[in-house]
Amino acid sequence: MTANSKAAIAERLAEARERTLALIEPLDDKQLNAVYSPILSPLAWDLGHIANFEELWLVQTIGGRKPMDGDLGRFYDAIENPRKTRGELPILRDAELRAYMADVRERALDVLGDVDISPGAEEPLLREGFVYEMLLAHELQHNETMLQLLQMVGGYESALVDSLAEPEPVAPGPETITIAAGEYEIGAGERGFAYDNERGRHTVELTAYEIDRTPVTNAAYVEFIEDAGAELPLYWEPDGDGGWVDTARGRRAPVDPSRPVVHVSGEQAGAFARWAGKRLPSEHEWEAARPRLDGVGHAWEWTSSDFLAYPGFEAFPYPEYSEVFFGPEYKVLRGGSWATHPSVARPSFRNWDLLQRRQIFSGLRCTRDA
Ligand code: AVJ
Ligand code: FE
Repeated sequence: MTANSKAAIAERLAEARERTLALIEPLDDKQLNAVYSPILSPLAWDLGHIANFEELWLVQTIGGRKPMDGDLGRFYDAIENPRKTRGELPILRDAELRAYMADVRERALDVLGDVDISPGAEEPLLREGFVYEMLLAHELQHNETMLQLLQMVGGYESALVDSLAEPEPVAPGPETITIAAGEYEIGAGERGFAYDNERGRHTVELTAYEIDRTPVTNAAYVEFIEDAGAELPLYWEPDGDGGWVDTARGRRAPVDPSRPVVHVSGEQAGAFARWAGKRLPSEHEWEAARPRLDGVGHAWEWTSSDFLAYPGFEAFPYPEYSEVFFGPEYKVLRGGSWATHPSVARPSFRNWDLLQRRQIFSGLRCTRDA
């Protein structure tokens, strides 16, 4: 690859960082350090972790340089430090945090100048710029985690977030689409960036099914609540008049009936599907239908699938991204939400969380056997 593509990488890294900083721009240091929920990190932890991950991979691993700040990395290890403990850690804060983020970036760009990122590069991490794609995806994925927390910050005002959250209309069309029985290719192809859990690409056999063309709306979810006494989505409250308000970010906005429902748990998603006489799709069914689905990118969509390794899985470049989470406790979500950067959500991208969680921007789409 040429200097040109290195310039493109540097520019995309700068864009991701601009987005990160724009998200926290309305906040003061006290808000960055505050713990809002035991299942989410203080924003200062996410920021330091984004920079420390960059130091670890782009500066230490690729650049061969020593850690800048002793064993600081220990406190930013996501596995070693459960979210509920992160507010108490001796992490970087305030001006020191900002200086570290800028310092790491400067060094990372310095290292980028010297490396071979061609498809034939000797170092597998560098081939086709893999490690840089991983770093970009990582920062943008943490932007979404930050946006989850920002829903809990009363009075948070951001034109960027308002525009991201603006509903995109779903085109009218048939209620369901039918997918024929047959063999379907699942997973990421050889070329291009993907996480280890999306490989290897393999064939699955599916029986015929119907899948909803659009995700479940707030209007449909309200019916479920009123008919079946279902749990409210996170941030909803009764308005006292028989309706519902969304209280995210400390606002009180009437629930928009036409928008896809978000902040529902996997348990409630499954219960909704059963109530509607349907079921959740498996992740295979979701992916096989993806090229024909509308409304992708509004909400992560719960599937019925456990987060498991595909056949021939090999951890790359580290087992703590995917492998340590494989098992029946974690369920796969597909698609992407309004808070997901479009470059993150490939058709093969697999998100996962515990069934009871609803701090993520999670909704659903129903399926049934054809
Ligand atoms: C893919 C969203 C489940 O947040 O645990 C960020 C993404 N991995 N840093 C997570 C991730 C490492 C991951 N999810
Ligand atoms: Fe991370």
